[in-house]
Amino acid sequence: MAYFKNLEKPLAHLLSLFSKEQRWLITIIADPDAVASALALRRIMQNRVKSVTIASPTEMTRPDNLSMLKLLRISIEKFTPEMCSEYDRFAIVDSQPDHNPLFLPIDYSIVIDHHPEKEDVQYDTDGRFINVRPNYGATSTMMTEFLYNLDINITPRMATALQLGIRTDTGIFERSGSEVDMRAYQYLSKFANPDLRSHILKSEYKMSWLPYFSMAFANFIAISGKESQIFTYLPEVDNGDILVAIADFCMRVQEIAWVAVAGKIDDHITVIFRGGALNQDLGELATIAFNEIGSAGGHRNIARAEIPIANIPQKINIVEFLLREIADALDETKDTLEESEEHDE
Ligand SMILES: [Mn+2]
Repeated sequence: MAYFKNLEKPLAHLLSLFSKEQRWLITIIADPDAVASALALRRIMQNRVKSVTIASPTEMTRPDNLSMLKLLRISIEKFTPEMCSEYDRFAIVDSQPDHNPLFLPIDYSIVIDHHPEKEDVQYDTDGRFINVRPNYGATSTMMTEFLYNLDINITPRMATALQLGIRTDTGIFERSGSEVDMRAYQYLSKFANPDLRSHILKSEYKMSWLPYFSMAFANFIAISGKESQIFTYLPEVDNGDILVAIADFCMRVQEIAWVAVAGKIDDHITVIFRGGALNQDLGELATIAFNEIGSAGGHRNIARAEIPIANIPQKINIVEFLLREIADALDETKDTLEESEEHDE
């Protein structure tokens, strides 16, 4: 039985666009799905064109994504509008020309994407290969179908990259993705390197973050005296990624039900809330605690608040202030929680 649908006709069209003297540029907005899809397209072009370069105007910064680039030996160039003069043909994957103003002036011969098209966009399909499939969870799934149909040998590195693309975009099939994405993932498992994959997925932290972890642990405070509700504060931190990493880490500690990790970033305080399976709505808690003096919101188990330092009363200890706001909000949500529980009975 065939794994995927037959794409003979569209792929014949795709291959007809290539010739030996062309220098191709594939532009992406770098994320695991885009990177893997670009690799797959470059593999299809291999030996059919003169050269293929992959470029992105943005860089990936998450440690696991950096680990993907390093371990799978992927190099992505920095996209600049000036570089376009060095290429004859252009392709865009996992994105569309109107997704970035830098891409708008480029005359693309190939557009392969799974994001929905904007209603007012009409592509000039004349001779071009335009393949947009919003019902696919990842462009990596589309590319897996292409490789399968073209009978191209999938290397362990390519398979691992495509699996990471599908995982990221579908949230491991929990957030989105359909049967075809699962089938592609399963098919790729035959070729992927599970050790590489798990090494990349485990690369969650950077060495430079570790001192912040020790500081965060040393500053643990039980909110309203309860050990299952932890608050911690970092007096100076470079970016919010570190706070998120610490908060996510705390949720792996059995005794912790939810956590609020606060840190001073430039001229504001960021508070990251994380919870698990419990009755406390952290989005509501963050909103009640901080929306009046900053911006706050989120979902039941994931929330965030940003408070300009200027809005925090002077001569007050920041830790005490944040703790009091959270504890007060907690009392308020408890009242509504109890009311609704009474109502349930
Ligand atoms: Mn994607």
